[in-house]
Amino acid sequence: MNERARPEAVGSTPTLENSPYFMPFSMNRAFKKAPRMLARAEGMYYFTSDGRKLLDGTSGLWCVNAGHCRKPIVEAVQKAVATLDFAPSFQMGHPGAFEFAEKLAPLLPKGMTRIFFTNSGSESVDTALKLAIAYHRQRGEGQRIRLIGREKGYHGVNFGGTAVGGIVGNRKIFGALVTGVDHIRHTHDPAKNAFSRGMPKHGAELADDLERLCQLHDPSTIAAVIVEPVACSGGVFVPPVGYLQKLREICDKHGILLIFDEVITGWGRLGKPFGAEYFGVMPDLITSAKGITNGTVPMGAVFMKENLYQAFMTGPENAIELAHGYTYSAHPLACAAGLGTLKVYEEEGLLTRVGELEKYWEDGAHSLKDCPHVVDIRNIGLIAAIELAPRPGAPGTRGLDAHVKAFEKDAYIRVSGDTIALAPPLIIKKSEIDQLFGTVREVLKTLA
Ligand code: PXG
Ligand code: PLP
Repeated sequence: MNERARPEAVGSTPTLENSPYFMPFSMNRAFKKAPRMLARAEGMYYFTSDGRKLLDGTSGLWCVNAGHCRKPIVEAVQKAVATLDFAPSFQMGHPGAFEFAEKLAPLLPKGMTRIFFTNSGSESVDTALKLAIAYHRQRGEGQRIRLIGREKGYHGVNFGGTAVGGIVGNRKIFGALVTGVDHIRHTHDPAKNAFSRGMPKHGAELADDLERLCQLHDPSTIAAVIVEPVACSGGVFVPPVGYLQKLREICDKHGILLIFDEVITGWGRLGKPFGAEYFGVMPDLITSAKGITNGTVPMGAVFMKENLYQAFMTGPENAIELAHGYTYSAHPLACAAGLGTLKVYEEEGLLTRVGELEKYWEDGAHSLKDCPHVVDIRNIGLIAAIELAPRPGAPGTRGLDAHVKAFEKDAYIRVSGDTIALAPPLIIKKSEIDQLFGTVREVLKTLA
């Protein structure tokens, strides 16, 4: 038995292959044998430990919307860490939290007036689900306890988000999750909608599946429906024309709250500050994270309409209104990073810049239609998915090979199964869009 294979040797020798680091959502053993390490980042690029420069095709993990290591953000965080390292979030405050909320509020979709800070998208989702149930109870509708998600949806990895999520591989080994959860059908219909540009034409009627669940469970037992306006992690599924409007109508008819999980679709990804505005459909709550601090310091938030907030402001003033919150809610470094991020977004017009780029991006994505293995291309805003046919009996391996080959050819891209998902920083130049799709083309040409 070699040294590294002995369990007691774990952590005792400083080789990567037996590193104690248990990597999230990763192929730990394969990665530790052939690591892909990033050492530094700037603007549109990552730099590897061995000095190669990689074009960032997916904004890190869909979060670095303003590009990497932007000076106003870096400086704001540097200043904050040397001034107020931590401030208790319960029953105490610090000016940065109030200032950040104040500056965020005018950027939110009309009617969204209150902000609850968390530290991630997963925490935002669980916060929003708890708020929905508690809101109904505050109003005397404590029987509304069910939560409805959607097949193929991703809502993070905490218990509530895993339960309403609809990616089977993320759920199956985690037991019963949360009771009272059901799912509407997903909207992916390649037979009718393959190679759609922007929103697919077919499938608005799939929203009627919510009505079916209302009839099954009785609508008076349902607290909220949560969907991503564009389901990104699961493989980039763009909502069919009219679909989100229909969901809103059914929720309104039955007094059900609609939650948009905008962890990815927010912060300019679709050419508007939030997807709700892009699609012209207003939810009751929005979950956010990632781009809120440009990925620099972990942070998330739940945005809500005034009536939600007011439902909790009813008891005596010397009582805690909501028994929920995190040690690190509105952390001083996150608020500083958020303020720096908003400055960059505003000064460079990034929250609306995608409007100018969308057509060029779409044409670039669809130019890959004739490449080997491509079975579908989907796009919206500055997001594109190139779906590859799976290898018989080995789904996901072609996608993984594409990821590794792209890394070798100096581009960082994400894959979800056999679907390549591209969503670069919003500062990307047209020449870099050409470079990104050019690299993907080269990868596809050489892929088995
Ligand atoms: N909701 C949505 C819609 C998300 O996309 C989360 C919640 C969870 O956020 P946190 O911050 O807890 O990870 C997400 C996160 C990928 C990928 O490549 C996507 C996410 C995270 C990591 C990778 O598809 N989405
Ligand atoms: N577990 C224990 C034992 C704790 O004391 C706390 C917070 O005080 C938590 C979990 C929750 O941690 P956080 O507030 O960082 O989410």
